[in-house]
Amino acid sequence: MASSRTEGSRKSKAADAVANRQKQLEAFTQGPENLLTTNQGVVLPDNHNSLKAGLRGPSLLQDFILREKLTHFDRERIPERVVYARGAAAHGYFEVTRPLVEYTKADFLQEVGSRTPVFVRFSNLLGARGSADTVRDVRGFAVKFYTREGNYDLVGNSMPVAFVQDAMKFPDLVHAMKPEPHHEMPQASSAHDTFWDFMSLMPESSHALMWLMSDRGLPRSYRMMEGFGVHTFRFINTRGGSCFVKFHWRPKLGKHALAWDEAQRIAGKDPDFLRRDLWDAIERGDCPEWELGLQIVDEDRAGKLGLDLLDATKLLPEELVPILWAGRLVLNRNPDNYFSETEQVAFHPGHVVPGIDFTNDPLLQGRLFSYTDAQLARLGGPNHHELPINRGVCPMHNFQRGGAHRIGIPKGRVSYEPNTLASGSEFRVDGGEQGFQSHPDDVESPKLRRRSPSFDDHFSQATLFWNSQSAAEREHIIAAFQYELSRVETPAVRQRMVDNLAHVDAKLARKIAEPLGIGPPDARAAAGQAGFREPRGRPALESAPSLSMEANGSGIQTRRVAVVMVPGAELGAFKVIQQALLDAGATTKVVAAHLGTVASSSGQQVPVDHTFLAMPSVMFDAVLVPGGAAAAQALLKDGAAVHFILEAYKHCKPLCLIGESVEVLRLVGLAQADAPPAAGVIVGTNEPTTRLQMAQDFIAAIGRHRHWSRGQIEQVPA
Ligand code: HDE
Repeated sequence: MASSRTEGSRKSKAADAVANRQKQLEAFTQGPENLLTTNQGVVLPDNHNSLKAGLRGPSLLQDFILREKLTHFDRERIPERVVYARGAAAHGYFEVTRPLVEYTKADFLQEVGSRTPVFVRFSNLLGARGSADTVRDVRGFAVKFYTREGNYDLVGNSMPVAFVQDAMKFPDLVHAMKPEPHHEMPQASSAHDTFWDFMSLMPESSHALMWLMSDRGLPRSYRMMEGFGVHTFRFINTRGGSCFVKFHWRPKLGKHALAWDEAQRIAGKDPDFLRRDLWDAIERGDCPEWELGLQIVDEDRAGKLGLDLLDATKLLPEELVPILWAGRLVLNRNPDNYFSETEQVAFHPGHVVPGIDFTNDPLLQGRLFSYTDAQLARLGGPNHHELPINRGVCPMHNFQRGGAHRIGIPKGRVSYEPNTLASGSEFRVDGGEQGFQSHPDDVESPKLRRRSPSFDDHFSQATLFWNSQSAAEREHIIAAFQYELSRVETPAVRQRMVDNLAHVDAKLARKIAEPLGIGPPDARAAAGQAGFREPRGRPALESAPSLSMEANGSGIQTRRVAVVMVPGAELGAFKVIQQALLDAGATTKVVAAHLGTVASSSGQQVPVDHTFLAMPSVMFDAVLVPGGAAAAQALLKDGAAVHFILEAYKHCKPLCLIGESVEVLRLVGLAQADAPPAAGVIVGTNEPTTRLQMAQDFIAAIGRHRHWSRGQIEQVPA
């Protein structure tokens, strides 16, 4: 009884923390009003006409209402983030499922069930604020925890490794990757000369490059994307004991990617694809969820892993150090205002709480400087911590004063320390046991502008990644390199890049080089280049299955299934399969040539959700086509419907073709009457006896996400 009371009070305390944060934000929200006023609260007489001298005369300078409206409008934009400019965010909470008392004293990680409010922003590293969501890119995964001990920001990525080892090279990387400075092209794409010129001279980038060229660069959804803290951090426990930690976010819906051709098409059809997907899921109540995982390494073991934990271009394979799952992140509320929240949120890897500390990773060290600096430039002053989205939930007090846009009103005459005037007795803070204690690392050493030799191994993990991919994933990597390098105008850059890749895998480099009009890859030539250090070290593992995304089954919750509806469709089997899909958590949408209704074989009017034109196949995860002889005839005559189905086939999506509708594949020679259907294609008759089996097979096929090994996709006209 007592324990259930404790449990109950713990749950209500956890819920309170999240509700209180929401209340704190609500104090700043404004609803729509019927009355318009100036910023000073003076009611507007008219919001259509400026003040003029006479009906057709010039406008008057004294029109303070017009002046205020225009000056505010002229200043509506702030500089976009120099990287990770395009983003989408949501509110939610983090809940502890496995307390971490033995590793860290961080208050928010101590108790099972304790909940901490969070704000999470996903973003594209490369693209500008107005670019498209689905371009090939690294995604940001930044989490702000509003803890009782202050805000903690875990500012991570969708890939576990960085492109460069030292902060000194980050501006060069970003300059090379962004549109070229003379003509600002190309937007949101790494497929251009400056990026590959830089990459070919930076062997340390090889590992991250492999991730970027893989399916990881094309997430199907933020909700189906992993997150990583990238750097190694430190945990400190109450006894002052320290261990190293690497952070992971694992999505509950599994990790999944788009097809490259599909991603490019979506960028045109719906540039907001990923942010819309996140927004819609939360609005529907399908709250996205991730597990927090930790790889904990004690200091003694750190030196024996065969890699340097301070090198952010390396990951720690979970096959070497297993992941401890410790909490869940749930996003359940969309922001009220994009600018006030998503744009003004200010993350910083240096926002830590007692129990979490940094390591000497030279990339992380640079970040510790850069984020405050970036926020000062972006948000226009030193008081951005007072913006509602950035405010902590615990009391905040110090003697920093003034600055642009100060919101708080500090009382009293004292703004210094030590003092006796504030409370009457002496108040001073110097070196106590309280508060944030930096880990007392020993740093006695000469000043050196050099890199540790333990950072010299640039290829073994790129090879590990390559070795760990499935056959289809490898094909995707080769195709991505070929595409990007074929956009590079300078043959010497293409050559240098494939020479470099020969250090990752000779066959990979050879394959990539084939259509590029250059010579065969020459690893020895690469080794002679500027910036190139000889590869060192051997991977501790030959391959790590956890690095592959294929066959990452995770159910079909929230998957979008298109129902291609043409006149005369027989609805018997279709209805059974549709119900089974809905029961398993998917959604179905009827797509047809026009809105309104389509008549079935029995004359039933089937309501249409979308047209082929407005909602092409790339907006769906799978396609279901009802059968019927008349319907099949109608289908084959409807180019848009045929294209819809064949495009889904080309993108390796699960298809369920009932009865005669399979004819659509035969049109282009994709299905032979006597041969088994291709991977992920479910065919069957309209007979009642086979309906349930078809439904089960289709659900299993959707659960596998994509059938990348499906043959003959190149036969499908683009
Ligand atoms: Fe960032 N990074 N970064 N970064 N970063 C920024 O901060 C920077 C790095 C990451 O949703 C900027 O407010 C430097 C690695 C994310 O608001 C800026 C270096 C990783 C976000 C900045 C790095 C990241 C940022 C841009 C090398 C993966 C978006 C404006 C030393 C772990 C956060 C701003 C959001 C944003 C600098 C390297 C992740 C300029 C100098 C490695 C997810 O301060």
